[in-house]
Amino acid sequence: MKLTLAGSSGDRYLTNSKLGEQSHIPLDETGYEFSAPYLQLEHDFPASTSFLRHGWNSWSASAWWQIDKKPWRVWNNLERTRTAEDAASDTANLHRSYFVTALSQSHECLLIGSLSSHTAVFDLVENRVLGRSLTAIDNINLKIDSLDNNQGKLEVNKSNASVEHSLTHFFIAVGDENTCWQSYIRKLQSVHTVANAQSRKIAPPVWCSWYSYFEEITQEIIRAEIAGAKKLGYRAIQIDDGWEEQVGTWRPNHKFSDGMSALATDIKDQGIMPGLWLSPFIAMQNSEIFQTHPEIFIHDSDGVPLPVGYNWGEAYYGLDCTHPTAQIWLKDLLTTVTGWGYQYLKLDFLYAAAFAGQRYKNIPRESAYRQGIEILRSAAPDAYLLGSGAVIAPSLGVLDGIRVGPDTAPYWDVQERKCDPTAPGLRNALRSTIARAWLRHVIDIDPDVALFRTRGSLLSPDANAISWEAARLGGVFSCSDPYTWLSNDERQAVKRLTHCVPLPAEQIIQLDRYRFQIGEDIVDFEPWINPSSRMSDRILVK
Ligand code: 9PG
Repeated sequence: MKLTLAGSSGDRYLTNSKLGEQSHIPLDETGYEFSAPYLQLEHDFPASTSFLRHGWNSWSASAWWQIDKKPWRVWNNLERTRTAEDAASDTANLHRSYFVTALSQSHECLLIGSLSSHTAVFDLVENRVLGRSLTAIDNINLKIDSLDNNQGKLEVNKSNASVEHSLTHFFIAVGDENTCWQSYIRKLQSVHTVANAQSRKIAPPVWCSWYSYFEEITQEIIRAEIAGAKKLGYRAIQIDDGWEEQVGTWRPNHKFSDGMSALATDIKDQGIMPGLWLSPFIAMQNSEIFQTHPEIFIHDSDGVPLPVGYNWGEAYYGLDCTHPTAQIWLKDLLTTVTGWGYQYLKLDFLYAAAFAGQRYKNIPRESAYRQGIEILRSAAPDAYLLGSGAVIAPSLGVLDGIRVGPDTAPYWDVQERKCDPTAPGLRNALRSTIARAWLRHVIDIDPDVALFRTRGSLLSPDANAISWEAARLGGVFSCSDPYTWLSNDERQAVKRLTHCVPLPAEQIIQLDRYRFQIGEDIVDFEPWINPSSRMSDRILVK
């Protein structure tokens, strides 16, 4: 649909250039919705307009940005692009936003979003916004070859322009920024939360092993944290990466020789929910599943599996969730880990199932992703499912919570990585979280762990405190600080949080772009996101 935004502020309407005068559609903050294969909207916002760049997956760069700056995305780091952006549709040449965008200038906002269960892609080109499904972009634009160090070939199958994603359910609103978002949220709620209304879980405050012990965890370390976690009021202990034999071989390694059931029982015996990290949609080359069933991984046109990212020092591969063998394997995996007693699952690197490539069934890649997460959901109906590295739009209505930013760290920022807004650090995590705070009313959002410790940290006490506010805002409160690392005051601060979270979503009220009422408190994130004072107070790593 080709539309033009006309009229002046307060009296706006859309015209369809093809249909002329007959198609005057009055437009305001309550919004207008329609289904179409594409949208081209001509607008009159100036080049200095600020706009929301919303990224594809949990880690993707997301922020309010300026049209007259270079696109907000991972810059010049192809390995990271593969994981943190959508490598197939990533472009340096224009401002590209996924799922939703908004332009805002002089108290008037134009919000253009999608209500579909697949990602819509919005390009800002001069005075136009172009919107279409990711599937439509795939069919015209595949440049993965140039990204692929392993020379994997990928061909675009024109017949992939499947009926399934040929229409996108668009939403457009114009007017006061906050009111436009509220209308969009209400529409998203009506479309997406109905699907999981019955199974909606409450996120337990969780101690997570990653941001203190990383992969050096052992069963002894986890056991030693149980008593402290109980004292501090945590309701779950989530064992992160480091327990498994290999990514893809989801059996305990030698550091967990008592087995995962025994450890879960010890946690449960203290009245705490056992939680576990796993990445069901990826596998390393030496993993058992990749060695025995290479055919169930996303591949090129010659059947050669495609690397979908690099971590742990090597490439990893993405599961083809349309393959019957992969589907059985996924179901068995979730049945096994819940059978061990784990009911809080951090499901990581999920984007891999939506990576561009050939699959057993020729369906849009986000439909394959959706099938995958639906299998996880039905195999673990009672578990709290937290998606990380998850594709945002197709996860709504299926997962319970979703990571909305890159990894945090016990420092504010690292100067040499300023061209990578997805690099670990509190600044990057906070910026994405705040840009996506509106999602809180559709799904629990995880800003990544809050930090309380001063031991082993380069964060100031006020930077720690702003991470607590992000946790109260998002609804998923996790923390990795070991009990013994904390001072008495820090322990009290943890306790205050474990006792008040999660706040019901109704108690989170967005007042403007960076200011929120969180419970009884008014919290302004703007001084952190757009500081007017010296940065050297915060950038402690250079
Ligand atoms: C365990 C970790 C933690 C962490 C997750 C995830 O873009 N990247 O290359 C990228 C790599 C690792 C990563 C995130 C992004 O960390 O977010 O909380 O669970 O895995 O390995």
